Amino acid sequence: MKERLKEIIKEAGKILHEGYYSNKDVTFKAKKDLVTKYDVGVENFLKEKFSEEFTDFNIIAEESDNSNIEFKDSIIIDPIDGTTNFVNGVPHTAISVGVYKDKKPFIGIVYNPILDEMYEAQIGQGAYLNGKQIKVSDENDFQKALMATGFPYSSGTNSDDLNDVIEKIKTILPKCQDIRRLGSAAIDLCMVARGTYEGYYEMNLKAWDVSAGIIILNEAGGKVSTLNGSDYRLFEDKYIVATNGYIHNSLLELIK
Ligand code: LIP
Repeated sequence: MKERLKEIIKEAGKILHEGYYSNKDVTFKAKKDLVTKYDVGVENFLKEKFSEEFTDFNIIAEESDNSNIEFKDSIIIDPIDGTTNFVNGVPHTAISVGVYKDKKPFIGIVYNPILDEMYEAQIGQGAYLNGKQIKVSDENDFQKALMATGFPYSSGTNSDDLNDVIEKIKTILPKCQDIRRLGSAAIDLCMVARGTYEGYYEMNLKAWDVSAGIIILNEAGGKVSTLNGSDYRLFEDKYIVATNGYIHNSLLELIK
């Protein structure tokens, strides 16, 4: 299944790639939350192919806004993760596809067609970037850890969420090497998986932002939890904390 998924996702990547270099009609789903005809185009392409070929799975997808359908044997699609990057010409933008069987992780694929970077993982088989196996970093000194985070769309309207973002940065920044904000949760998780970042955290993400990245990171030897250290549950938990494993407790201590 993974090989066929990759072929289809590569094909869909051409739509994203073309859109990245074209004029985009941008509309706003909410104050900071953008959508373009390319998000819809990539999603429709993937949904059509997946529903023809993988009939045992239902499809949960960002732009279809159908996260109320049963999560069980599901393919979870984010057609363009990092839409703000896509719209503004920042090359960190990706198609994210996570496959779950009976709610359990099975296959994760994150494809950035601008940089032509294909991250993939199947449970028990390791994680790969463009065919080469990737592993998390072995840095265990928090002071040397490069961290990443994201700013939830809700920080534009909800002052509690904005304060939470600021407080966590105030706490972490003096204690780590630095903090990045790349603008795609799917890629952020892969950046931890490939050993570039030691850790990443963010609130209010949706299942499609992280469904694939979680599988890739776990297969690269990383750790994913919620703020209190328990397993992160798609569709349920507010906070995701994802690290190389070595700095996990140090990060949780600082932000919980
Ligand atoms: C976005 C993320 C981004 C995060 C935003 C949003 P979208 O997804 O991946 O990193 O900070 O809150 O969820 O809307 O581009 O698919």
